[in-house]
Amino acid sequence: MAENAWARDLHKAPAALRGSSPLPFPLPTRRARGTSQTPAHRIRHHRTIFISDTHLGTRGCKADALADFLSKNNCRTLYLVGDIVDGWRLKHRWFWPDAHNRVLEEILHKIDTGTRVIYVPGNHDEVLRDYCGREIAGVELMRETVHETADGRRLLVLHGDQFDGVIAYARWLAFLGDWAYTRALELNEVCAAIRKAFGLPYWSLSAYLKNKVKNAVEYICRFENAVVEEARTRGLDGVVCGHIHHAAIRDIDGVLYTNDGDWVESCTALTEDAHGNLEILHWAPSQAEPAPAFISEPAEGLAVPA
Ligand SMILES: [Mn+2]
Repeated sequence: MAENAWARDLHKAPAALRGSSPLPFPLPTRRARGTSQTPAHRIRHHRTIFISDTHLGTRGCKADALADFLSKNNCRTLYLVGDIVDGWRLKHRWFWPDAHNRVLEEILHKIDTGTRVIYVPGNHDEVLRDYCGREIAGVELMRETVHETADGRRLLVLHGDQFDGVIAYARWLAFLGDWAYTRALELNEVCAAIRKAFGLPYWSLSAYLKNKVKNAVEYICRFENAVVEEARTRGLDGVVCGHIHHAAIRDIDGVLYTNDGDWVESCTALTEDAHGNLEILHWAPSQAEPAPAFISEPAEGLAVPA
């Protein structure tokens, strides 16, 4: 795997960060910070929390929000559903600010206080797939696993990049959404005027983008169907995945599809309560005072511009 080469570049990291960990990222000093700073009454308890696509090691990672979320939400089991550390990006440039360490500290603090942490690596942290079946620093590494909810449903937990081979679309466009499409329509007017002034034939930027967005929506549909089909084939009740950065809870022909979203754009987690109810939490740390900030809502499908 060519991507694994980044692990060999660890010597570029500051010596203090490297330590002797077999993990391709530094382990922080234990209990340096952590949830001890959060008053007990501000902590919300869940049976299970699923997060993925945090992309630690990249500028896009909303590490402050993530550390805040972890410090105010406890659970019996925490699933890290892949692309937690972005080895692809770290390979090119070492980027590890303090906030990213705080995230690791919060996770380690959870382990210290009795949370079971299961890490299912994704494609951006696929180097860790070589360690699946092992337990490192209290974190259980698994290629994939089955989670049983409190009400007895069995859910396949995997990152989801395994299904990229059969579905190749410009998925990043899916996340532009309606807002960008509206702006594109406006931009299209300007674009058309400029082209006309230069005597160029009309070319529709909005039509181009609309086609791309439709492709992206199609990509998401195909992805969801492929993942659900895998769960169905194995006789499971549903699936928990990440990868496409699009949180969702949806019943697809009798199989439950859930996606825990990401922490580079939407700051979402999938949670399970004591009764097995699943929901998507959108974490908004700016609203965290004085009460814990939760905006819970059922996942929605992406609006397709007509
Ligand atoms: Mn991924």
